[in-house]
Formats: sequence, structure tokens, C-alpha cells
Amino acid sequence: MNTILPLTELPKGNAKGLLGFPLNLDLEQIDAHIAILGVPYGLPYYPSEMANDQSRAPDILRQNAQDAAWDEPRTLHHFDWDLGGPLLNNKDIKIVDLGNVTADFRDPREHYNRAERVASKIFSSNITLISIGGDHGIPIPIMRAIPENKPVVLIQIDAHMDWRNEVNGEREGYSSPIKRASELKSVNSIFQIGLRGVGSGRQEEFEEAKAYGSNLISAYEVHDVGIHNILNRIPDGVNFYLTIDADGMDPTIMPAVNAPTPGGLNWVQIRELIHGIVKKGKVIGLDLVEISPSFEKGNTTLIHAERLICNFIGSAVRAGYYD
Ligand SMILES: [Mn+2]
Repeated sequence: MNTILPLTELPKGNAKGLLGFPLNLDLEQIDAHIAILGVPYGLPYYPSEMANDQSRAPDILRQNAQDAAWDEPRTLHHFDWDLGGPLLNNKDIKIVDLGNVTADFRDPREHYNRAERVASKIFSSNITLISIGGDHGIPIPIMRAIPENKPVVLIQIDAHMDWRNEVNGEREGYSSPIKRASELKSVNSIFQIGLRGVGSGRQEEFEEAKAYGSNLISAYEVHDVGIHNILNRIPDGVNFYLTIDADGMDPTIMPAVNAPTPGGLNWVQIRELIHGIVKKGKVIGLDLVEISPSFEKGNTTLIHAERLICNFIGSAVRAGYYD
């Protein structure tokens, strides 16, 4: 194990952070209200997954964000109709991009250890953490860093339950984040929204999730009753952690996923859900995972991903998180 490697490194191929926010690799000095962190690598189920397609997503999102395409970036200063004003609402809000968590290919688990150490620093400093995956194993070390004295309600947006105890002997891969979350003292309850189609879960994982008391909400229920009624089931005045698998959204808006599944959340629904949860309590962290750039169509997934992150930032600012 090489302890000399820094916890994070510069994104490849560009020197700018996401949405043009400054890069800050000195983790001893983070002067920010919100920190963005790339976490490229999960733990593989097969040798070929050591660096999977999803591991390219943090840098590709930074490079191909719609904002980066304009000569003069607009996202920070122009009027945003999703938010009713500029992104940061003319407040003095500091956002930094911490770069990507460094990998150690002699010890793949060290990537998770580093992600957990960065997340611990962020959570203990009351900075909001936005992590970009990588596959859905990424939130396992991040959620492990949530302090037990500040427990959260976990909200997962996903087509799949992700309750596998292990796959090919690996307990911390992309089929297991909610199973691992259910074992944490820092997770009080779980809402799983957007479930549909066929995934890695079997009847036994379904029974286990029910026995735990997880709130399993199918995408079809969301379409039937509307986001408003789903929000009414989620408690107010608590802390939240939000994990968003790109395949929770409908493949028409996020096609770049490994398991595209019909019937997912549309843009209007995911936007309303994010704004609604942010208003209910403090979202201490959000991750967006499972973007597989090889399957991208146009810039569709990346544009929705960027808008999703902007809606989260803008709603957090307007909910008074940093006042
Ligand atoms: Mn997932």
C-alpha cells in the first residue's frame, strides 16, 4: 500500500472543476459550503470490471457539461428558470471540486478507504458533499463516513433494490449499497424510489428489504400517485443522504446506463423530488452514479445530470442551508 499518494488527484484532460468551479486538492484546507468529488472506481465482480465504463463518468461529465460548451459559462450567473434566479441566488456560496479519489491498483479497496476519509472530512466540516461515480458501489464508503451522531434517512433513486449481500464473494460492489446501508447505525430508515423491471435481486432480497422495513416504491406507484404524495410519506426535519442511480430515471432522459429499463422517473418528477426533499430537511450528501458514457446518445444523459446537480445546489441554497 502506498501511503504517499494523495487522497485525490486532478481530473484527466482538463484543469477545470465541474461547472467551472475551482479545483482544490488540498484537503487540509477546504473553504467551501459545497464540495464536489469524483469517485471513479467501484469494487469489481470480474477482473474486466476493474476500471469499468462508469469509472470514466466523472471526467466526461466535467468535460461535456453543457456549461463548458459556451465560451462564457452561464450557469453561475444567468437566470435559471428551474430555480427562479441565478444558481447561487446572489449569495456568497463557495463551491469547490476536490478532483477524483486516487486509485491504488495494488490494493483496489484503498480507493474506497480514501473516499471514506475524504467524505469524513467533508461531513465533519458540515460541507455538503456531491459525489460523482463510478458505479453504485461508490456510496458504500461514503455512507460509512456519515457520523453516527448525525443519522440520516436514506433516499435511493434506482430501478433496482441493490440489496445483494455479495456477488462473486464481493460484498461492496454495485449490487449491495442498500444492503450495506441497512447495517449502518447512521441510517435510520430507507426509501427506495423508482423500482421496476428485472435486476440482480431475487425473492430473498425482496423479503429481506421488507423485513428491514425499507419503503419500496415502484416507478409505477410514482406515476400513479405523483411525487407530491410520495414526498408526504417522507419525514420532515431530519437529515437525508440521497443516492441517485442514473437508471432510476427513464432511459429517454438518461440513456447512458448499463441496465436501461422502461418506465423510470421523468425529468419533471426527479426535479420535484429533489426540491421537495431538500425543503424537508438537510441533505448532507448526494451521489450520482452508474452513468456509462459508452451508451450515451447525444449529450442527453450528461445534460440531465448537470441539470440535476444544479437543481440540487440551487434548492439547497434557497432552503437556507448556508445562511
Ligand atoms: Mn443501483
